[in-house]
Amino acid sequence: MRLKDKVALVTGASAGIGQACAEAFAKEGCRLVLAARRRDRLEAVADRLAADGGTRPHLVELDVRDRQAVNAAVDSLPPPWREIDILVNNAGLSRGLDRLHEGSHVDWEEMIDTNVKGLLWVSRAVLPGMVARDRGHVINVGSIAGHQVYQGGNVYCATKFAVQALSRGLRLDLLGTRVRCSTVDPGMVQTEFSEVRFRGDRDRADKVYRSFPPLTAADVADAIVYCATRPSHVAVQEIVLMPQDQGAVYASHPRGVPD
Ligand code: NDP
Ligand code: 8X3
Repeated sequence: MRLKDKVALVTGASAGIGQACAEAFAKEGCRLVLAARRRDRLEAVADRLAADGGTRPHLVELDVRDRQAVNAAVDSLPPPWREIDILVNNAGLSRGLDRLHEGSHVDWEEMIDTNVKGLLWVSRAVLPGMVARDRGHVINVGSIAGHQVYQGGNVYCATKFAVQALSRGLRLDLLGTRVRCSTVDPGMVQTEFSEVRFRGDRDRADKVYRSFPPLTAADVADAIVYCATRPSHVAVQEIVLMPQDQGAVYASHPRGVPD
């Protein structure tokens, strides 16, 4: 399926995988709606895309945890961006690696509110239009942490298991429509994810990506574009995308990464 002039909404487009998705969908000729909380970062992404000759994206400063703000943002999209064809539910984060019995309810709420409820608010706002038009594609960014758990991953893993369950449920609820739902579930990807998890501790975050070559955000965006570009009768349900040296969430080959 060609994506030229399709409207793609990417949440969490100010960094990492979301930013790479913005770049990849722009290359396909999509009209983009980019959402995140950091407006300055969205502006920088939009400037780069416009400098590359693409149409300037529509930017939405949005916290996906705020249901009313999500509804208002979707309802007030200007006409060229109003009919969303592709929704990439990517906004998400982890906080800490505490054991459950020592964990912080603040961290738990932030992860659940963003990764699960935020995804629900955005999907609930966008899906009725897709169903009414009988076309569209929701692509959820899950994780290998939605298939396997690891020590200290408890609540983050639970949110990604929830993304998997919600995606499977949505596929059933959409039967009889031409609206598709895919999940792309990566293993380790080098982004700002670990810096956020470790609250700005750059040294600790950098170490996460030193033991073997991780995926890049562009690798994940490539898989997401693959889902979106299949012919309309083909539904990619789930892609699990791992670094070659990561056999499971907790099992990897310590090949090292050259400086
Ligand atoms: P980054 O930290 O680089 O990017 C996260 C993005 O999410 C940012 O653009 C951030 O924007 C946005 N975001 C976070 N909270 C909110 C919020 N409340 N409202 C709106 N936007 C928000 O991490 P990644 O790119 O790695 O993460 C993207 C997704 O990929 C997440 O769902 C993550 O769970 C998943 N993932 C990541 C993996 C990895 O190893 N990196 C592996 C598997 C899955 P802003 O702060 O400006 O709001
Ligand atoms: C992010 C990957 O392994 O830190 O979803 O859970 S992991």
